[in-house]
Amino acid sequence: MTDLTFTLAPEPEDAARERGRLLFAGPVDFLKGVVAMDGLPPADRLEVCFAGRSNVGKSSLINALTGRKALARASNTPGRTQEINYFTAGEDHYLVDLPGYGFAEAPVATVRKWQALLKAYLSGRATLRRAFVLIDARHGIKAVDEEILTLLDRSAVTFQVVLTKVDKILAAEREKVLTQVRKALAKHPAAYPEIIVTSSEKGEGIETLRAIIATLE
Ligand SMILES: Nc1nc2c(ncn2[C@@H]2O[C@H](COP(=O)(O)OP(=O)(O)OP(=O)(O)O)[C@@H](O)[C@H]2O)c(=O)[nH]1
Ligand SMILES: [Mg+2]
Repeated sequence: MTDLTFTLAPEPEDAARERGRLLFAGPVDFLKGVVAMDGLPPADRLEVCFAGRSNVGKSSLINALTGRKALARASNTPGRTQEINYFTAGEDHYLVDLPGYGFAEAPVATVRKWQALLKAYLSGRATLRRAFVLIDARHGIKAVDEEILTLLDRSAVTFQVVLTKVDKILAAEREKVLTQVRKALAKHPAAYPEIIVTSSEKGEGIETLRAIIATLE
């Protein structure tokens, strides 16, 4: 347990906002899709990843960050992102779009394979500086998320919760889901003490997230 209160990530200062803008206005390119740990690119730069249940909006968030509609594939079909997709942002950042977890309708063997890869990646990537764990604002933190959060605790990978799809809920529901998320996070020592509230659709929180990524060291 911790005493942290899990505030909302503040609006970035002008300098941080500008660094975020510059990072994502520059070249962001798909590098490769990885299906096994030995396919990971060299661990030679700062890396952040986007993890979350199938359909939570990981690929859409990467597209919103980069201002490009179809850089990371986004779809209505859960389980669409089946590989660890690496993107380069400028010279010194990797952005990593992970396969979604908690998707029950794919063949069992396939799901097992993705989950094993996801877990190996989240616990074994030395240059992974922060994991952004996406949580659907309509649903809050579920049992299947808890599994990943616990893995991140054990692996000592700092993770930060990003609430997604806030355009789909009313203001009053925000407070409810935030209360649930704060309560769940209090049990996780690896949780970063600020929550980012986003909508890839409307752009809310995107500049804040850009600034956070660009100012990680
Ligand atoms: N209204 C709204 N819809 C969103 C938002 N973000 C994502 N979506 C929709 O949610 C669906 C899933 O989005 P994806 O970005 O493909 O989700 P994902 O987490 O990458 O899914 P997997 O790759 O299957 O794990 C798509 O239909 C998106 O258009 C958002 O901020 N607002
Ligand atoms: Mg995806």
